[in-house]
Amino acid sequence: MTTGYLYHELFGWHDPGNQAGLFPPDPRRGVQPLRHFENADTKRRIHELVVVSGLIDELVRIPARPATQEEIRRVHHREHVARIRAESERPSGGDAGDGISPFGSGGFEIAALAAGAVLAAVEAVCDGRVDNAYALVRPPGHHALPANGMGFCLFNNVAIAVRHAQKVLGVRRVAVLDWDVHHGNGTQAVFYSDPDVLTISIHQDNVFPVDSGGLDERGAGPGLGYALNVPLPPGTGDGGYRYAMETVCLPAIRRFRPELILVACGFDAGAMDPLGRQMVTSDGFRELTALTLQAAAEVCDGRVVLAHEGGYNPAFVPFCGLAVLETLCGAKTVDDPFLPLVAAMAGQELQPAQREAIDRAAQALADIETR
Ligand code: 9RB
Ligand code: ZN
Repeated sequence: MTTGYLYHELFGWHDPGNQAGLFPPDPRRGVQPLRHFENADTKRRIHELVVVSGLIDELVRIPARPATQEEIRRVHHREHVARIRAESERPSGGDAGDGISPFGSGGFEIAALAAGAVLAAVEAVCDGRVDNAYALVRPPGHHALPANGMGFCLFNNVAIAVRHAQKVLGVRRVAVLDWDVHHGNGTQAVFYSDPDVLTISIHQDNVFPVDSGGLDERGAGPGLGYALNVPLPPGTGDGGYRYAMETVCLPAIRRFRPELILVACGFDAGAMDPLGRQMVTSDGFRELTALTLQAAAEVCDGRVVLAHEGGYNPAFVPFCGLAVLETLCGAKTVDDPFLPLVAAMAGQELQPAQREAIDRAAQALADIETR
């Protein structure tokens, strides 16, 4: 299997500032400066592990290019793009739209490059240069709405790539599978009324955004049935994620028969993440990837593009990223030193409450028309 890989050093230069995780420093409120949760560490360290492990030699390096404003505007309102651009010109930078997603001066160019990298990955997979691809981008995208950014996301990288595949590359039906621990609300919103784009989000129930990603969110109008949510209880591990894939995500993809699968690939469902309370191991991420490849082989010639989203433990995430990339290209390099520790955690296997939650989500499958 040939796997495209996209990373650019500029992704590490996106600057969310010295937030104490989420909150702006303010000594009067007792908030000491620190680093924003969405700093460069996890992403930069995935890339460096890919190089140091030698996996880079098994991958096809594809250059990123900036998305044009026209490409970004296929998803985002002109005013949003103009505002991000204008704030990016200021020496102090700006905010994506919710007050917790700051970016530094020049942030527009980096966000356009992140969106463009996912576009370039989709182009490479669709023209057959590679079988599948991973775009290790930053800033992330899955919370960004047409009119504003949120949750550390400026532009919706995956949604922009979907529209590009449809408008330019002759693809019609696309499935987006989002296994970031947070709800992929932005992507869902963009395609909510569109029966040609199936959005599936598997996330920890009601974490971020709050009151988003429930079972009742199923799409609207002609798109009814083509938004699928799998909210999972906290503490879900490899067994629960496998069951969710086998019971909901894969059957949905098989019914929908997309021509291309995009994965919003976050690692914040990982067992050591500060922003999630799930327990997925690097072997769990390996399996999510293998199952996705299996379904893709059945329905769309294996065409899968993964776009990086969240994941905030800088020590652990690189081994999860490596596991996904190894699975995509069929190579094996170094072992994950955390694996014995996190795989032994009690509750890695499917728990009754998880089964019930997943079985409830599976009831929505019937609304996806079999192609
Ligand atoms: C709320 C606040 C957040 C925002 C974003 C994330 C993670 C995003 C991610 C987690 C918590 C603040 C709702 C601050 O990784 N996506 O994939 N919390 N944001 N104040 N309030 C009221
Ligand atoms: Zn996330």
